[in-house]
Amino acid sequence: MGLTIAEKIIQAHLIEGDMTVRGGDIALRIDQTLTQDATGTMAYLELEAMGIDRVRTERSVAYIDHNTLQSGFENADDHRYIQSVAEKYGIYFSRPGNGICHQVHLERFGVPGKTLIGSDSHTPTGGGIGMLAFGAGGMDVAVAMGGGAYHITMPKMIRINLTGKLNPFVTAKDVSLEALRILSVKGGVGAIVEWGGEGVLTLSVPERATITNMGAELGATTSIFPSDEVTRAFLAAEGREEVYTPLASDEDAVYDRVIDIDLSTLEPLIACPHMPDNVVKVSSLKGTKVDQVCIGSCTNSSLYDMLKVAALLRGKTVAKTVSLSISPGSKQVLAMLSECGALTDMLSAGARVLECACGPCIGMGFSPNSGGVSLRTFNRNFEGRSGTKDAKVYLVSPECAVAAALTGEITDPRLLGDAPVVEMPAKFRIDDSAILPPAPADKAKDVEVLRGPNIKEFPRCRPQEDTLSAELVLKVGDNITTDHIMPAGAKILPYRSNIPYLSKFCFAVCDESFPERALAAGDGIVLGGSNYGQGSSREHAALVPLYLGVRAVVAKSFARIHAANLINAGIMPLTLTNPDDYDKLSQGDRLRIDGVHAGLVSGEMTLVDETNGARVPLTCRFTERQAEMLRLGGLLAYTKEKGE
Ligand code: MIC
Ligand code: SF4
Repeated sequence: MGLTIAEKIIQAHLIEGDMTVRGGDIALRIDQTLTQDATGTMAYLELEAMGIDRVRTERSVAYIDHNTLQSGFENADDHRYIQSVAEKYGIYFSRPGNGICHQVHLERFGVPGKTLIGSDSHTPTGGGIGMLAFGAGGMDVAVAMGGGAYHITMPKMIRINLTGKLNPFVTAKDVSLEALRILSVKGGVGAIVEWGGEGVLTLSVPERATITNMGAELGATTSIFPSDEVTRAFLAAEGREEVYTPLASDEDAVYDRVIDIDLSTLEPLIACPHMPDNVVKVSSLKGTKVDQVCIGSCTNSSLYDMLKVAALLRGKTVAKTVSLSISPGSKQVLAMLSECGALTDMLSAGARVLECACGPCIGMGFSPNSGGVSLRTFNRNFEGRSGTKDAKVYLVSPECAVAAALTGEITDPRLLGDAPVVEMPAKFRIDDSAILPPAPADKAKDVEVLRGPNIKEFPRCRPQEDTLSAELVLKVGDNITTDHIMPAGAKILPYRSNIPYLSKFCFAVCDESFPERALAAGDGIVLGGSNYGQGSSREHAALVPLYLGVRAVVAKSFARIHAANLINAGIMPLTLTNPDDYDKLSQGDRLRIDGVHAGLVSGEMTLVDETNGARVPLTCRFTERQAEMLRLGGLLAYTKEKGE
């Protein structure tokens, strides 16, 4: 039987498990890791706690790209901490200003056929050059840096077959939005999305990377493209042709589901507030007034995207009612824009050019006006994420963003006239001066780790007792994102290494009284709907509830990375066997689960609602390793005990 691309890479990296059993536990050898600063401080504290001297991966890179707004000492201190840990432990350090982790990793470090895990949910961007790249919690990344395996459930395989060619003003972003329209934000859960078909050849690496990046919004384990001549040309332009290897699926590879998309039939699409799968045609919203337009983020900040934007802005002026920001994805992109004059076109049109960083995407500045309409080329439009709770954020292609910036309203970009024809250079401008190599191994012991007062101890979980008696401290609905559980943004992000402070904002979007109530209740259980914990990889969405006493989350279903983070933190993710039982449980009820230890192994538990007498069956299919981890109190306790 033939293999898919992902199966070929899994086969070459399999340490444990049977990859022919989809849904079974597999352990993979990890070649590369990446961290960003908002999740990195915690990941490196965990690495230090593991007592390892040097990383054991082929390449590990620490990026500073999220917390670059230094409005106090906190972020700068954290940058210094990460820089010093990186130097000591053998990790490359990408300085603030060098760019967004996924864009820079694709440019400078990604290698087709290798495995990568990153403490950021958009790590699958690397799938654009045929890497098998996963978003993961910081603890999993720390374990991988220490040479440990990465455990996942062997995913199903979804193939998206592309035919035809995109029409002018229809873009890779529209392909992602079409996939979201078809599959929804839950449609990729438990699956790897593999893109194939002759239409793939018409897509450049930056376009492919836009698409694999937004596979995260499908909830997919990861997404991947073949590695072909287009990949080779991209790597050659980066001066790294020697890392190229071709990769394709076998003719007789078996997929669980095949979806066909004819690129030539697509139209410009737009995701409406507040979910990336709330997709309609741009033309259907024609005339909606727009207050703000933001171009950039790890989804759409490549040189290719930026050159198109500059060409469309050339000689024109942004509407006076619109504020336009542009954040190029990397120093390489910005420098090339500057050299060819495209930057001047942007500035002359009235754009506010921001630093090469995540910026507005994570609410780091540029929050919209109250009730404002913001069109963004980003990947997430969750409620409140922009920093303005009542803002309405729409997700669009760079072309559609420019059309709105120029006209002041949602406009079909096809009305802009001729589509820009962008020539990509055969060689990119290579300057790695902002990537600092680590100290040589024999000098590492002399490097002092610089710890500022913002770095606090992370909470340690206690083992799960055999009986859990707890209050239902919060009941929430479907599609709760990690941005609901642990909001980000300029005011809170600087405290990512200060869990006690961060805890004051836990679930603030849903219920501001939650932290106080949870602390007062002692042990707590949170009840969620389906796809609980979708979105980011931030393990803070597990560590903060842990600090507030949450011992279990009961939900209709869970998002993959968040479920893994809960287990790593020693919190049990338990699924309602009958989703309708959700209605039997009310906030404030006293709950009890007996026989937790046996249940962790058997996969079944019963939750008793002591307030109303209801008995609710729970399904908890954990692997042996996960069950043991939960019993012992999380991944760190497990790693210590097993010496893994
Ligand atoms: C995001 O886009 O939500 C983030 C911010 O990049 C997160 C990581 C974090 O919360 O630090 C992600 O995607 O994992
Ligand atoms: Fe940064 Fe936004 Fe990408 Fe997250 S989604 S890594 S915040 S640019």
